[in-house]
Amino acid sequence: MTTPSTDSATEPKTTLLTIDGMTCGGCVRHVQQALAALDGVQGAEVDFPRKQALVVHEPTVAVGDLLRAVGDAGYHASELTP
Ligand SMILES: [Cu+2]
Repeated sequence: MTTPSTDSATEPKTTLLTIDGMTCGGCVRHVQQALAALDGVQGAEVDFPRKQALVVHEPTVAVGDLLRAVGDAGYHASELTP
């Protein structure tokens, strides 16, 4: 691609989550790996002090999928809307 694309159907999305239940660095890894393991997720960064996770994913990934993945890992996530 030589021209900048504004096609929102293919551009990665960024979703910010609030994560409850993390108590240590191991929890951070669990949450990070649970998110990163999802199909279509390109990257996940978990911020322990802020109890937040920044997820970069394809538009085909629903926020509900992210929340469920965190829930399945034993934590609670909710979408953080600005
Ligand atoms: Cu822990």
